[in-house]
Amino acid sequence: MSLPTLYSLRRCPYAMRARMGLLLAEQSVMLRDIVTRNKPKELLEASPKGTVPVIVLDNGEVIEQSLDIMLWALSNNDPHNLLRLDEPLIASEIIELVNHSDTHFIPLLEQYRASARYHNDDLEQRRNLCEELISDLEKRLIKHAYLFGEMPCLADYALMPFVSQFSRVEKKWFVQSQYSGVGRWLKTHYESALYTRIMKQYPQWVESQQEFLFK
Ligand SMILES: N[C@@H](CCC(=O)N[C@@H](CS)C(=O)NCC(=O)O)C(=O)O
Repeated sequence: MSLPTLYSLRRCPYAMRARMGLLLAEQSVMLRDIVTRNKPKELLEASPKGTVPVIVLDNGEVIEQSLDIMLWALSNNDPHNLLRLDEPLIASEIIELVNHSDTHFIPLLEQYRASARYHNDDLEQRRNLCEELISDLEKRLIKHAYLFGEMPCLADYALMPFVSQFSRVEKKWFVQSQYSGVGRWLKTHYESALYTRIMKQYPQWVESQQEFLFK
């Protein structure tokens, strides 16, 4: 049985969370690093929508959403109890927070980032809209180390790359903001061995035809 193939992009927040989910589930994959301006035909054949991350399983099945990749891997093996399946109420709150972030926060974050990129006048207004979620996270993170208690769960990893993007739009503003809990939580992620592993650089598959064991 061959390992699943993961099409990945180093700095893509969706691909980052998928890689974290895979490592935390101890699911080995063969990683093919891509760049969006030169997508390999094998990726487009497997998933014509052309976004990453995408996983192609041994049986040909394709999983083409980052959250689905995390959930697939963790449903097979969840040694750190990231899904909290033994606490159904918490488990559903975790999924609810991730879904809320995906459907509400991420589009607002994209607008905020665009506003900064193009030096628009509505930067502060767009930042304020993002802060709805950030202040909710702060309330959680001043009470405990992670979003749902003293141990990380799916939401910590699923949200982290996007919250990290938020913190980098106006770095100085963020450092001076009231979000010290979020700042500390991000720092814990950045300093983790897991983060170092997911951010490792690989040669691009399309050029080298080299794929790498990611485990
Ligand atoms: N909903 C998708 C979104 C993935 C996504 O948008 N990835 C970006 C990179 S961060 C991408 O591949 N964009 C394609 C492009 O720019 O052509 C997921 O959760 O996996």
